[in-house]
Amino acid sequence: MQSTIVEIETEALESIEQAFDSVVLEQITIKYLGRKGILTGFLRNISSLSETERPDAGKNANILKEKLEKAIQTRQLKIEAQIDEDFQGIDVTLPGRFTRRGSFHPITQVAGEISDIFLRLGFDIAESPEVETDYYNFEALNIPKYHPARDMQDTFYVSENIVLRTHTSPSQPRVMEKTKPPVRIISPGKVFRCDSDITHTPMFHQVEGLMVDKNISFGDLKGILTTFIHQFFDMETSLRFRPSFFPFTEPSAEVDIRCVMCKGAGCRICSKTGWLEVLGSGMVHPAVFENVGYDTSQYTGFAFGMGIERLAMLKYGIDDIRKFFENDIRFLRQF
Ligand code: 2NM
Repeated sequence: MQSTIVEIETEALESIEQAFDSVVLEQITIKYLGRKGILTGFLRNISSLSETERPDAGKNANILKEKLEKAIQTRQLKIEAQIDEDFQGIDVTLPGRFTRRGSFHPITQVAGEISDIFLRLGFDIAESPEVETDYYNFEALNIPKYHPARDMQDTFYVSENIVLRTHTSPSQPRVMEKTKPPVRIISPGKVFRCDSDITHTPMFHQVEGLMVDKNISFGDLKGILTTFIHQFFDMETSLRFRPSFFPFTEPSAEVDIRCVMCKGAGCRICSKTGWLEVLGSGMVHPAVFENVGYDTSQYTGFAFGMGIERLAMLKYGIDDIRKFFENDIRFLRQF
């Protein structure tokens, strides 16, 4: 019996000494001296001991009880003294300091705005790898070997048949291969081109879109892109479709909009032309459909691609694409 009292004493005193705040101390008090506490239980059981053991056990247990109460009180005073010391000279009634909240990068925000518009038009988002095979980046999109777009100058080669994607379109043959029409997808993301000057960075962002079904016409292309531009710039600006060439579309068109800065009067941004080139588009080339196993006698579709940096610059009047990549906090905070 004596050894149990000694054990309780050693253990209790040690944990009291280590209690670092009053909550922990309170838990220790309950553990040993509470209604169902260890020492309380011990005292309650004393009546079951033999006549010879009982007096000593009772006496020792009561001595320990007093000892623990005293130790707890001493510890509590120490904890309070420590708090007083910690708060020396600190006015806890002063208002707190605010930390600035971070925000999404402007490119992420604009990519989100573009995606939201197309999501409302019924498009889904399709993503694909940034490191891509030659097949999906070029071959499937009707960009044959020796086409100028495959030139070493433009493409970052990882190995002979692996590239950093030069556009986000590779997601589209990937989706078409495993989905029957109707297909309505957009693919936002990073693209890589071996090019760097005032208007080009080796990594930039694109959104490419694709819509395939029966009876999709150039009229659908014009309708979707016109709605998109009006919503994105929050302005009923005019669009101009100029004949162009892309290997993956036929016919192809580049889309200009009335300059959002000068409304067509002519300014520095539109080089006095009154028009801004904002995207490329066209009816998907039958060769692309054949590559993914679509029946070209049943289905037609349109596709388009745009640079996110360019759209962000026009929307927010930013004059240098490199601002997006310098990550100067004074620039980023404006968004
Ligand atoms: C552009 C311009 C025109 C395009 C075509 C396709 C696909 F996969 F359907 F063939 N995806 N994206 C496309 C068409 C992209 O970017 C300037």
